[in-house]
Amino acid sequence: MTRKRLAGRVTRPLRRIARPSAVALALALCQPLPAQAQAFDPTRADIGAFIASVGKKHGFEAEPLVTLFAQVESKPAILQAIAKPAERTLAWDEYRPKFLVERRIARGAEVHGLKQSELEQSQAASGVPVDILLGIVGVETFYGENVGKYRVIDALATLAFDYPPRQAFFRSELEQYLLMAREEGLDPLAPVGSYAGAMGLPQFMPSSFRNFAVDGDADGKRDLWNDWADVFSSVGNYLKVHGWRAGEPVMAAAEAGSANLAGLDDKLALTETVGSLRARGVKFETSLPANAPAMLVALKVAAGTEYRVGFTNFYAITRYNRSHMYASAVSDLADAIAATRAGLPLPAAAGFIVPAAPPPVRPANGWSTTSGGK
Ligand SMILES: [Ca+2]
Repeated sequence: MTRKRLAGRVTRPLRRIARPSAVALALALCQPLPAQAQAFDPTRADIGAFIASVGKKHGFEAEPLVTLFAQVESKPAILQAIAKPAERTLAWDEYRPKFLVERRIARGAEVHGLKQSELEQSQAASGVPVDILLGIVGVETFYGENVGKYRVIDALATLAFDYPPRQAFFRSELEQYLLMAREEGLDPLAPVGSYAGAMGLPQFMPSSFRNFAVDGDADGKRDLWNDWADVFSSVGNYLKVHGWRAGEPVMAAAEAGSANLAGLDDKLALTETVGSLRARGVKFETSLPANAPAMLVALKVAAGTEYRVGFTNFYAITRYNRSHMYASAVSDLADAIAATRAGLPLPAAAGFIVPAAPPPVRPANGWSTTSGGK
């Protein structure tokens, strides 16, 4: 999937990696890249300063952190992944089929059957429908099949100390991660995640974990790797905090071929209303009132543009990942899972569902993931 920009907000979204500027990239590439993973040297000045800083701010003792960082590795593969030249931006009709595949839809319906009580409890607490919760986790990690292969601390430290263009952000996330590990009683060397440090089935960054993760089953731990009640409750809470409105739609198909689109841009903001879009000549159906916030969503496809109207709940999904296409894919996957669960044909908009590919061989313990220090 395309990489998104990192927003420097406190409610930092989840897996947003800034595409480096040409200058930043050149700077980064000036750093000699070791061919193999190397343990960090905790006596390095910048690491020493970081240890002193978090010690002063949060009361961490220096010696355990020195011992910890001596076991953390700088991974060239992580630097290569983040500095990879920008991929061509996918069109919507290239992006959508990556997620709207039969196996992902079927798996979503299957997970619903297996984790129905966790899903329904999360829906009751957050107001976010079970199919949207499944849509997010399905797009993020294929329900846990792709949670990432790096130790989170290796990913964060590599980018915090060996990738100058994003060092401020990743030092902040590393600080959040140390706090998270202390609060949760986790061995900081154990959790695994993406090359950018996004964690667990819903791919929360450490700051999001600390701010929004929820102990859904009240067992005293927030476990986004193994505990499905925690996973779904945390996704629901994230969306609720970012404005989800229970019972309201996400988006509607629209016709805008003859509409007045002057002054509209592709910013992810609810700058219009149901009424103002209709006044422009955008045609769509919704039960929401004329004063309901809305935005026109223009999705580029080979044959032109597919228009939709996004409402407040569409905007909430874009707080999880700032992309029109991401939020549209989550919405479509949720609709497809809901239809499958109801035994209905897939929604008409799902005109290009990709047929099932042979499933990968699952580990013997099924599809649950582990947080072991792999
Ligand atoms: Ca729990």
